[in-house]
Amino acid sequence: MKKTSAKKTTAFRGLLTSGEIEFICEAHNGLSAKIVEETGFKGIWGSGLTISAQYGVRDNNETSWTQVLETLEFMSDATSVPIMLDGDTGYGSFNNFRRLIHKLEQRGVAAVCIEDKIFPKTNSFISGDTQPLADIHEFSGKIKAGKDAQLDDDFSIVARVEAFIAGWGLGEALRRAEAYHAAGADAILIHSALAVPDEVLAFKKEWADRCPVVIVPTKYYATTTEVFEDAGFSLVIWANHLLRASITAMQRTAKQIHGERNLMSIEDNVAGVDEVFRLQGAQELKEAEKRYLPGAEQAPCAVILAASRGTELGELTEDKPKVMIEVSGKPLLSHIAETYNQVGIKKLVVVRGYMKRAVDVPGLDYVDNDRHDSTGELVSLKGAVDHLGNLGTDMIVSYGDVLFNKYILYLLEEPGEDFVVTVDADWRNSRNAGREADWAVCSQPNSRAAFSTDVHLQRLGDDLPEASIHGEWMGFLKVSAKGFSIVKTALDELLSNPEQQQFKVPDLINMLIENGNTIRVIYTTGHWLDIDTVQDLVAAGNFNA
Ligand code: SPV
Ligand code: MG
Repeated sequence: MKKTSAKKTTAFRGLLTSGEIEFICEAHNGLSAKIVEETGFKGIWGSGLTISAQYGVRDNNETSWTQVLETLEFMSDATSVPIMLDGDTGYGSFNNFRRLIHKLEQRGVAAVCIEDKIFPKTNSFISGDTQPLADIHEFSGKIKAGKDAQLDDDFSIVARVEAFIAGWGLGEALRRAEAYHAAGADAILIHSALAVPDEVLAFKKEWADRCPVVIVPTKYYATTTEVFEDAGFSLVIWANHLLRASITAMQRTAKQIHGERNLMSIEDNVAGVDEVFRLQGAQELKEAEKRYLPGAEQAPCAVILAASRGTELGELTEDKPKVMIEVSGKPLLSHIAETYNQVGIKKLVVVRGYMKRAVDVPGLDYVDNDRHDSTGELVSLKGAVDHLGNLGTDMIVSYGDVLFNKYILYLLEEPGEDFVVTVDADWRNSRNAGREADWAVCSQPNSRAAFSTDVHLQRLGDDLPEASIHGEWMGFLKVSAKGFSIVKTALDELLSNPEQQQFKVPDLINMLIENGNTIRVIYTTGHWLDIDTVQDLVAAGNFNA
């Protein structure tokens, strides 16, 4: 998955020959391999014990070698550090081993370790001293065949000497190591089941530096690393500890859930699902979808500003904000959400403030403006924008007290510009009725000509001279993915001034215009209803979204 510059085989060879002690850690699937890499290990041990254990079978070649390969492929795809496979006895004769080498190279595995025992092998810690060893010549031939088969010169074959495990002495261990080294092994793994490092230290003393020596201190775990370092070992394998750690964690968690029959004490002690998604690389897919999946990029989201009380409605908003007042049997917010849903806009972020606990329509994202008493719409909008993070889609900003027909959303979606607003050309009725509104001055009035040219907004305001007005802003602002970052910067700038905490969306729009951004105007008439008064609420009952 990741692109790396150095070849994994070369990187592994570097670990064997760095002249310093190096460490690799066990993994048994893609997830644990990824954890090993991101912890900082420079390599991974594809342990036979733990790969078979995670399948729930014994370390006796009960998994087929192709099943092991498949697991390795996931591990290799998930990581960029080299993997050395614990290849047991090579899964058969020299001929099977040759084929294994090809397959490992094809899957990006950097090295394999084979042990001088008989197929099907048994784990070295299960009655090791009763286990027969391979014929020294047959095993040397296997190593030779493997070295001849590898296509990449840097692929490593490590020969594992099981003489101590099988109850033989130092002489047999050295005799075997010598033969395997002569056959072309790149390193010797000297294994021991003692609780002290005496055997491996004795071996290393005699072996000196004929080739790199690898150890697996599972049983002599109490030895300090300085001892291995002083002895000159090249590579230490922590061979099975992630699997063992997961067994402990799984047993404890399963027992707790089973006993308590609820999840209350579990949640804080297990990785969150977000951590699972992160390890799986969910973010990369999200970004790729934006690049390659047209539909994914186009699905906009909407922000619904609903933090204020709506004092004009008196006692109706004593225990809930305006957005939760019921019209035709359901809250305004539900009507608004349904209209968005009708055009496929599912991601709706509602900014709550006044009586926030009363705002609880299910299925929506909520952001709270807890300073709603002393701040205005832009502080709320900033909360929503921060919540959305790096949005790669269009965003529509609207109000919790404006009902509208889905037609408005189609109008907003149509132009490709970074900023689009809808303006009601039939503004005189509102004006004559003495309503408070945000009036719009545009590059030209609504007319046949305006239909075929792009009209732009020049200013919004609630106190503009009548002669300059071309329409009433309906409370909608569509922002493109590019416009989103412009809005972010503008919000930061506006709100950095303590005097501007009460600013509203029209203040933002005016600032965008002043900064040279073009705000496209789409003229329409009707199809929306601003709910300010009890009469508006009555009208809302007849509003057909
Ligand atoms: C493994 O991890 O499968 C090994 C090392 O072979 S050991 O289990 O210590 O033999
Ligand atoms: Mg093994």
